[in-house]
Amino acid sequence: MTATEAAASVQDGLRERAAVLFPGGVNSPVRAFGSVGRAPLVLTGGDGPWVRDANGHRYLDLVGSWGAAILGHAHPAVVEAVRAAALDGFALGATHPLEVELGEAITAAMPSIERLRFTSSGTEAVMSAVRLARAATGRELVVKFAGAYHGHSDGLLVEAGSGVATLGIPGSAGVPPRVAELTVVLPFNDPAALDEAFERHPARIAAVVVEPVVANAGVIAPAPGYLQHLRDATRADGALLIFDEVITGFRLGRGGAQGRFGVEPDLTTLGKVIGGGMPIGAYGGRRELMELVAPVGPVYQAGTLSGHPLVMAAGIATLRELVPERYAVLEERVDRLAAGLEEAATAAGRTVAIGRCGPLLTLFFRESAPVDGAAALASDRAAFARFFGAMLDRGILLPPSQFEAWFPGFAHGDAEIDRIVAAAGEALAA
Ligand code: HOZ
Repeated sequence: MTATEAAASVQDGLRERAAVLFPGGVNSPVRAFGSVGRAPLVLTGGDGPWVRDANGHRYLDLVGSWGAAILGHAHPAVVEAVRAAALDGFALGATHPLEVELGEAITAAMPSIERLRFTSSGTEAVMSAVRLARAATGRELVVKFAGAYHGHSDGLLVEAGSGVATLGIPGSAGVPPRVAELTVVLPFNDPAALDEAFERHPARIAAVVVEPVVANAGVIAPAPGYLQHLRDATRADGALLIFDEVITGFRLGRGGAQGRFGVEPDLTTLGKVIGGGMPIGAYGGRRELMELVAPVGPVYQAGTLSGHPLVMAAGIATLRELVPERYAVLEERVDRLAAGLEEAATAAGRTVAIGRCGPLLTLFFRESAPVDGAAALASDRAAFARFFGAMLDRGILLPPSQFEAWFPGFAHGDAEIDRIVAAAGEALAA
């Protein structure tokens, strides 16, 4: 066996062991690489914009911990903050000063959040926000949009994006029809469809839950005025507006999508960036709504590890780095990336379109950027799979699905952007 073959067998061996332990060899379906026809990567570490696999190969990473790693991997300030917090013990099961500090940083950046509660994942955050909305309004129906993904709680998996769209399934087995019937699914960016839903179900919709920029069907930007329409229509009916900012929060700027578009939701859910790569979620909103949550109010929600000090430390250290000037630099770099991808596609004679909002983008294999989930689903997935493989072979790790956002972050400098564009040029021409 040559040294290269021996090294290759490290990753293969781990994959084989993982395959007999975990469904599909993974602990979250999006990691399985099934739709792009590759074996799942086993990653052992990362630094800055790079990750490395178990065979020691390095890849420029655009998965970015699925949106959490805005600073890149193993940022020294975050590592140091976690190390320092760990010396004081891990979860103490009581309120901790670091929870207060991260909570204050979030409420300062997002004025619509007067009170919040930390959870351990985005799924929990959205599930809890929906429960709160039902309690606050005394209504049962929830509106979501086709192709949006809000975590894997029962009612929100209907026509979901992310892994559900990647697997090509309409939702999840195991969700009772009576639960799914409480979810009204509408096309994104279609104000008339929303108005019609309110007409069809007057005073029955508890909440409209929306990714203000859809990032789980690939990236789909809201049409001008659409988010304001959601705000006006929910208010007119007495329903709540929930912005799921698990991906957009602190990614589109410190104020998230609500700051960028100037539309204030009733409730906001967060995750990913606010934990600096650690397991986190949060939901929050106006004081009178959040005071319905136990122990003050009757809406029960709890978590043994919520507000974990190591997670809070990573989040605080991350948020300290997120200054407006750096967001501006990131957007300029993503402008260059988008322009470079378009030029590369033109040179190669390929039909592609870029879904984009600020630093979030997806290269779609279709003629125009999609405006809703159905349009995203109509992309040429086989072409994406070939492109994904050609990029991986050139050392660029994209999210392994047409229906995910790319996450360039602060660690991707000009050199890395050039490298991605050059690889895309070759991959599209291949
Ligand atoms: N929101 C992420 C995917 N779009 C979640 C990652 C996962 O499902 O593992």
